[in-house]
Amino acid sequence: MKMFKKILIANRGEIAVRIIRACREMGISPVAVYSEADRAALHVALADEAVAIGPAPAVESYLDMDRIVRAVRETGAEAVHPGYGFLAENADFARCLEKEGIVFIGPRSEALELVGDKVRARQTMEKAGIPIIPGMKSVPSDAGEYIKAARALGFPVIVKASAGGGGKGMRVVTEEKGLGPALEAGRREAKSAFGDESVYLERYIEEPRHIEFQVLADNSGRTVHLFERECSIQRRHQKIVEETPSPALDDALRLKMGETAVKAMRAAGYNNAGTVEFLLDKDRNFYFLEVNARLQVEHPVTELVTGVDLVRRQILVAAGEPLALKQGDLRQRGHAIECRIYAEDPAANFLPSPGRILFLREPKGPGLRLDSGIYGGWDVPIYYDPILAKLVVWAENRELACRRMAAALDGFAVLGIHTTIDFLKDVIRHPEFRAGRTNTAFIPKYFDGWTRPPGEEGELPLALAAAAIDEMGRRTRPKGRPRAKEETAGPWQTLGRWRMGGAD
Ligand code: MV4
Repeated sequence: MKMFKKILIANRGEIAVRIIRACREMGISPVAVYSEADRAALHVALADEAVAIGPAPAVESYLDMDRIVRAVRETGAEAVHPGYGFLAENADFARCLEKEGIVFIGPRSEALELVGDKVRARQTMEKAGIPIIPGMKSVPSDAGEYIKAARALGFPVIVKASAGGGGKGMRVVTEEKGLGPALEAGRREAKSAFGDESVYLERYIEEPRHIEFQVLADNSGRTVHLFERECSIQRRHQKIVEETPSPALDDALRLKMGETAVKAMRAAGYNNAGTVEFLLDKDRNFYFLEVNARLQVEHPVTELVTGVDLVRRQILVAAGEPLALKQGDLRQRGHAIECRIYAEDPAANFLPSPGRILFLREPKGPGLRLDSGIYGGWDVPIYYDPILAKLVVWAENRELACRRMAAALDGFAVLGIHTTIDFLKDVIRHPEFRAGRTNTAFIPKYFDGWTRPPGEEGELPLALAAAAIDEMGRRTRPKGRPRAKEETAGPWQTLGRWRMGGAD
């Protein structure tokens, strides 16, 4: 099989950096694309070539298929890695590349289309004998069908968008008189988010765990799973902490869910890397929820525990290589946890917090991995998903991994903007989290209205900044970009310019 010489990465930030690294290790030349807001971004500095693709708003750059195809042509790249978000699950984009003879590093467009339609995916899974959440099997043409279905299912029910995912268009309905308004609201939201107002009903599962299985499949149907990720720690459908193995599974349930995940992907004709999401209810029943047809943000925990480089495998199977992994050889070793570091203020309803990173101290040590898209002195733009970095730890068991994560978060300082670091410290130290009692209600239940512990605003980062002051001059700076004033000045010179959290 001929391996690609050049891959264009149609993404930005930490995931673009992650993919660039995989390309380098494989002897493939990585090509970056960037918007006007990302000229000085880390992924641009790390790639071999970088192509400007337009103005800051994503619709005019990272979401613009024509501009990306033009950049592929211009640079002679043979394949495109879409990362996650942006065009990653866009069947039109995959089809467009297929037509142009460019390899899309992801599933074929037909599989993308199938799993992107939730109602079609449910039908496919039911036919394949996979447990789906009780609910409607199609979008009804007659409005009276909804009330009939809701009565048959029993309240509470949940309204879901057929084109949906990520919680958009979802409404929980606890009694009959709420159904009409919920359907209307769900339709309106689905229409504006997906351009498709189709909604359907499912029985509502209360306080489920969200457990997903990583799957890899080659172009000839060889399919394996790489076990689960527990993703129940979420806020408004944004995951915050992920881990593997899940504290909720034993070997028997894991085996059954893993086999079901493989069966689901085979039924969908799926190739490349993907994830099968399940809900696990209080009685430990599991139900197929949806397929995420992309590399996921939380893929590193799987990599640390299985030893498999998922991005490398994606590239290999996209190049037509047979999958060289056998299910029976795959094992989970130890425990991994990921914390997502966002440029958001958790004390102010997670408001985005763009701006200049005046000081950055990243934790290091045994068992730590930091997938980061930032550097000290960089201006975090306001235009995109505010993820800055993912802190991932591996340790022999869950308790040791929690301790390692807590210590690593304590060693992480970002000054100049608000981040989720302090919030994550409290999540990791929470007794319910420590006990592994996590479900999707965890954050709303224990962390609603969270504020920074009084008196602690910024003391720790200040101390760390002082301790690391000699590192200030040694930070990396993208090639060809002049050194900004703030990069040579220590934190004490810039002290007057930042406001500590809570004081503003
Ligand atoms: C559900 C559910 C309970 N019952 N479906 C949220 C995102 C979307 N992909 C599916 N979601 C849910 N579907 C039924 N029938 C609860 C959720 C849900 C959820 C799911 C996974 C992770 C976090 C969540 C938070 C709230 C609700």
